[in-house]
Amino acid sequence: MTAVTDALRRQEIELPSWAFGNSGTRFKVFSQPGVPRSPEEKIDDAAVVHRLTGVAPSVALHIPWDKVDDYAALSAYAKEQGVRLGAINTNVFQDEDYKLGSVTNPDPRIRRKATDHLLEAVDIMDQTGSRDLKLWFSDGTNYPGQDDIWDRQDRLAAALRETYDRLGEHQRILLEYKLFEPAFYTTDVPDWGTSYAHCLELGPKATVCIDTGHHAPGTNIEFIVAFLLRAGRLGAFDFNSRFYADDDLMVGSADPFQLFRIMNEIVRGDALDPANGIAFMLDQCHNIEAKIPAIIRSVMNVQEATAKALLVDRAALREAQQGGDVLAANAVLMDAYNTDVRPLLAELRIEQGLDPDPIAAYRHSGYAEKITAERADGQQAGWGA
Ligand code: AOS
Ligand code: ZN
Ligand code: ZN
Repeated sequence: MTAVTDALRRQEIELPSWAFGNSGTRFKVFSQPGVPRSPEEKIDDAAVVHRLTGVAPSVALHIPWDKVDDYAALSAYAKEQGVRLGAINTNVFQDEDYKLGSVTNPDPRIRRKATDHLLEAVDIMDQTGSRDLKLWFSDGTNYPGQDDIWDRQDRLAAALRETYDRLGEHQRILLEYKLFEPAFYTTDVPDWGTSYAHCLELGPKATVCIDTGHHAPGTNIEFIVAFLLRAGRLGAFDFNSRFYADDDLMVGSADPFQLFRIMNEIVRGDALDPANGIAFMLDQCHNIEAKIPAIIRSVMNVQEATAKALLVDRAALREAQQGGDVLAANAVLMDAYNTDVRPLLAELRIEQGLDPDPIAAYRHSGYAEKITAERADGQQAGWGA
């Protein structure tokens, strides 16, 4: 059991700055009281989540949503609050110029502008000390014949190469894929295979980011996890839940069993420890629920799935698998999944000097009332207007 609790103690989950801002759908962005007005206030909120859960020590930034004059100062500010700055997310999807694409745009001027933004993000990483550059491209086409699929791949490869060559020794590219949206006919990085192929071409510092909401219904995500881990090219997760498309709901809310199956492959691949380089990030928006407790809930959902994955009796599983005992092998996994790990996690929190119930602790902390009183006109997360 100490191996399980030790692993849980070392677990790290990265929070997205944008999850703390107002968000919505194309139909309506709802405002909530007390949402952050600046990158510093997003960091303040993330630090509260870390203080209550003990496992969320870093915050991902999104540029330009989190643009500041002095990133080294922002990094120092984060440190003072007890957290650090994590992945730098780029934004080449919110500009009139990008209507026909960013790095894959047929116009070389627009491709230059988009690639320059990616390079600027690496400059920011130099100042924040961030390891990861997260790239998600909204690029694609809406109609057959609209643009040449082959040429767009060449343009993408050229921009990635230039960005890759700008990386420092300890910096990485996380290349995220997404089946569709906003493009509805072709997407230039639609799936893990496309991302993986570009990463292979680029070199060892390019890895795939799996956003759990970016697949066709029914896709076996844990297979992708196993494949990429085995190939040494899994870099990160953007965790969230989906029922229909890219819903960005709380991770583990739609399908906790899927989250368990994903974490089971992580444990199988010995990839949970932060030293092994996989970034476990959330990429969510909380449109109708209170944001900070929803993020705490999400962190706890990941912890619960992880604890269950750690409880899988690996020796018994291996024995059943090698003996061809299908039912016994399945039973080993289901026994772990059906274990109530909440008492174990509550115990662990008490050992760490935390409240065993982080959501109740948040409600009693008075923080929600404090930010509601202090912050007028909180910011929109950045999209969805
Ligand atoms: C978009 O669908 C992706 O999930 C990206 O990770 C994006 O940068 C993030 O969701 C913020 O909009
Ligand atoms: Zn994402
Ligand atoms: Zn997404």
